[in-house]
Amino acid sequence: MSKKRNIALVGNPNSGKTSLFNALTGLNQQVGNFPGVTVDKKSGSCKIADNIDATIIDLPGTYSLYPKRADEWVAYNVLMGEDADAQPDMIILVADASNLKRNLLFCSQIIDLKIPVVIAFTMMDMASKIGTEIDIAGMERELGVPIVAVNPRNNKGLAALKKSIEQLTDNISYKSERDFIEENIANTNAINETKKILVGTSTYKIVHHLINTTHFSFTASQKIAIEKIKTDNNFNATKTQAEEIMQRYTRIKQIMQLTVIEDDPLKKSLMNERLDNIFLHRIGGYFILLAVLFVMFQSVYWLARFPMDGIEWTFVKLTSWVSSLLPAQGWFSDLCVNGILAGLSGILVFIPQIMILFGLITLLEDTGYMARISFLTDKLMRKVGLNGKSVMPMISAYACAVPAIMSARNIENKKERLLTIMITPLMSCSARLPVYTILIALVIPSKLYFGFLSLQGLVMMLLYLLGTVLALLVSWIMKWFIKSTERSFFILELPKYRAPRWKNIVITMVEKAKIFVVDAGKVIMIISLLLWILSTFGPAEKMKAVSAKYDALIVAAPLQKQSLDKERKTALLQNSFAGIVGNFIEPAIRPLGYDWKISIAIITSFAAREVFVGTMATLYSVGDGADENSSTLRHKMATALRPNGTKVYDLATGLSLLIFYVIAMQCMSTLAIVKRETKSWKYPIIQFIYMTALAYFFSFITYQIFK
Ligand SMILES: Nc1nc2c(ncn2[C@@H]2O[C@H](COP(=O)(O)OP(=O)(O)OP(=O)(O)O)[C@@H](O)[C@H]2O)c(=O)[nH]1
Ligand SMILES: [Mg+2]
Repeated sequence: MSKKRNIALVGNPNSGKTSLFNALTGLNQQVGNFPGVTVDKKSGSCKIADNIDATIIDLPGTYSLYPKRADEWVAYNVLMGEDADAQPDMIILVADASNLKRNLLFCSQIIDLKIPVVIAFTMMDMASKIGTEIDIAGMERELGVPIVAVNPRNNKGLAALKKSIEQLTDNISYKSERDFIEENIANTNAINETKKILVGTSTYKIVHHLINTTHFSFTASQKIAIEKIKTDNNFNATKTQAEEIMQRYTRIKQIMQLTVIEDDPLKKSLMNERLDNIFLHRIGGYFILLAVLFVMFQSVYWLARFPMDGIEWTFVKLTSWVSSLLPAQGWFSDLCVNGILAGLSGILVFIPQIMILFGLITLLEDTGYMARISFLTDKLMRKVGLNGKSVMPMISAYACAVPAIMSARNIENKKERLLTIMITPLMSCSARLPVYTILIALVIPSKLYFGFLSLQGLVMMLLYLLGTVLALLVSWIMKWFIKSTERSFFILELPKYRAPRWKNIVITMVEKAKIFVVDAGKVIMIISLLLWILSTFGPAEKMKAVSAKYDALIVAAPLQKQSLDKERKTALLQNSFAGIVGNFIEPAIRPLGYDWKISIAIITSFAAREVFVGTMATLYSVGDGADENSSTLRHKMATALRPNGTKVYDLATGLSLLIFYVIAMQCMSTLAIVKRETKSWKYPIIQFIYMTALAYFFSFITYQIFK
């Protein structure tokens, strides 16, 4: 019979838990050189030995067992056995060996909880670089728990770790004997009395029951009894906590003297300091930051050019090949070519840009530079009511707002976290990229300045900048409306600079592309197909009448058959269900310069922005003659005319539409995640209204100016 075990990975932020999780489970959870990358629990399975299967649970990092941030509470609940979905039988405690003192503090707390534990020392390579030598066997004796050195970046030590887990599994009742803290850390009487209520609980866990009483799921009578013990014995939570930390550090110091040889601290991480002197320089630091962001956006633009052209070309060829196979007329050919193929090419063509963007953001995070951006911008952020830590969510929102909003859990102050959540969707996410790209290509001339600076790339950057500046402005205004008495502070451990892991970056790029194609693709396909139906069919009588009218016209003037056929298609589209809906809404958005096709696109992209492209592809394919199947969507949009003969996509409409997509809240998933993170419908609703209103206002102004 094989045994089943639940193993939780815990440890300080940025100590390598997720790296180890990935190495053990073969999964690809996000890893980054930034404290607070993981903000929720994730599980995967791993074979420990022939007869032992384990479920491994990756958790957000915590500095100590005194949680302050939302993500720290996630780990706390699991460790305290308060999380019904994650009940670990044992713990792998991941500790950064190059940062021993602080990591050992947390280790000692976990050991005192008396859950079976194996310690995994990561970053041994970094430790030896700064001249730290650890006597692991000696440390094992002192701590009373098994320790294994691992390097999840190259899978070193995994076998030994599994062996250790196996031994612990055979002897699950194993517990280290000596506590790090003395019984006297709190009122001894209070502890003993509580132990009588919660029989079999470790002393240290009792301390937590006393400190966070309201947080635990006690029965009503237990709660009353514990509260009574606290008042009877004058229990003081703050004093207990301070005493605990002191006792622990005293023991840790002794242990380290016995088992660790540290190099002269002055020599420590000289390289790191040198780099920080450059990157965090009072003036130069900001120039470097601007340059980094500039290069990032420019590269998204021109690096992606070539693969995108390639994909577009392939689809043009594919479409004409498929149409040559299918019968020339009939709804099935139309559905294949204009519904499915058009929708598919609309999705796939953006893969290069999305991969490059995610890759570059991962690179920023992996090297440790992202944390420096937080540091550099803290002052500015504070002025508008945010925090240096808001930068990481904001920059990752350039890729996607959903994980970005979750990563705001890393922010301690409630008001700052809420503000960050409220403004994050204003940052231009990768779903806007397709819309930007296609509209820019339509209305901005492709000019190069100085031989390399593309005008289109510059406009793209301005759009990103507009979103960012608006985000800051909105936060500055909103901060007056959200009340808070909490003090704000900025504590972010600056991680050491590290060479990026290229494999990690490539994996992230591929994963994100996959998610984009599958998740977004599903929505795009469904909506494209639905739209195809709505724009092909209409009220039967009406459609018949239109067809009959053109039949008669063709009989009267057979020479003009071709142009009449084209006119018929347009008329049919106008009278289809989609046409009816579009024409109905058009008056509301005409002041922004949009026609009825665009109004349909705006409605469908309230589900998700990237649907815009699919919608356009469908509407323009359906409206066009079959002979134009082989041209690209961009071409079709460029040649689209209004009833009065002017171009639909002129500069004014193009810009107005771009601005609309920069600002409007068009993403169901984001609203859902905001509801989840703020635990209320109030904030997503406010967000939806303010963003849509702002979008309408700015697009209106833009159109009126450029008209
Ligand atoms: N040099 C070195 N780097 C490592 C080692 N283990 C992990 N890393 C790197 O450390 C960084 C942090 O790794 P993560 O796995 O994201 O850390 P985490 O503990 O999950 O962090 P949070 O989720 O933020 O709490 C990444 O850049 C890893 O590549 C190691 O043994 N040696
Ligand atoms: Mg992690």
